[in-house]
Amino acid sequence: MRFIHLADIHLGAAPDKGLPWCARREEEIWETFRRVIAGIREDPVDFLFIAGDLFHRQPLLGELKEVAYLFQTIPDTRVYLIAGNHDYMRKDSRYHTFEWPENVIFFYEEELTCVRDPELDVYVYGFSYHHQEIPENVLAGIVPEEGEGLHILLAHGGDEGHVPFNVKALASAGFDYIALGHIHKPQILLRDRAAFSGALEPIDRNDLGEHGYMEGHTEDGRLRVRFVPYACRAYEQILLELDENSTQGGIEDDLREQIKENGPDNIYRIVLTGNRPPELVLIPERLKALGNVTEIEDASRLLYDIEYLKKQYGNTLVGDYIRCFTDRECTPVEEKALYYGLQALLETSR
Ligand SMILES: [Mn+2]
Repeated sequence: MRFIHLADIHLGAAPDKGLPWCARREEEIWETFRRVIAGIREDPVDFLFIAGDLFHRQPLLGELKEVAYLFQTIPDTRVYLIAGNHDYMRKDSRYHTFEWPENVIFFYEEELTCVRDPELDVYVYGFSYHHQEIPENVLAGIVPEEGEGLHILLAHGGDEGHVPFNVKALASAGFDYIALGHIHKPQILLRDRAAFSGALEPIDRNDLGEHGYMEGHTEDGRLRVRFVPYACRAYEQILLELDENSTQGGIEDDLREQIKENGPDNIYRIVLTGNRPPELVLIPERLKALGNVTEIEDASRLLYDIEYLKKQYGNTLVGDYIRCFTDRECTPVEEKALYYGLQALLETSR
């Protein structure tokens, strides 16, 4: 028995509104999903579990038809599907009346339902969101039904407003595998027993790192589950450490090198750290032009030439302030206070 566990595909999402690659990202999210289906067509699995948020919002009829068509192209795979909080079954949701191909099993109820697979001894449990939030842990106390075979639970949630379940308690209920959705970071919570597949493609700039799906198969009667990276790009963070010798040109070369090393297709958040010399006037636009950069955060500290400032500002407020610290040994906290205070004083006096 083999399966693929997906969640949080968020078809229809267009991340990074206003940035040049936004439209392309919307298409890539669809494309990666099509690629998963094409992979199954080449090498069929018994089950495709989709643990919620297949769509980013209420699905349009055309979108449902596209997805149904794709499912039709993998007739040897049974697709088990639940609605999450993003594509929840609102009263007027297309999900209520849409007719799926024969190999698709959609969980319509908000109450946990068990479906026994017609061909293998596998029991699949799931429920769909009818509301944007489910603040109660509706999974507390549930147990699998009697019956020889594998018992697999699909569930979407895991934070305060969305079924705040306890994974350990869930796992001890006796399910063989718990296919989770909602949290976008892929994570195996209990080895071979419970996992968030994570979003198939990262959906916003906070979805850092690798994305893909979980693949499961039985080996000598035991279930094995592993993460498969599959997304076409990742959001990453680049740290640029500044010091007294930093220049615009040097920083640009450093960034260019790091983007090349980490993959030019990836999307980056740049964080400036270390000590920034006051004479350095950084032009952030030039850094942004070197790759797919969403934002530049300046977490660097201004590096002042204390002796020079003390002389220059003599008996003014700034001079007095510096002397408060330099007349004796400074603790690290005092040193910080000196720099932060100077920054505040010098920037307001400018
Ligand atoms: Mn969700």
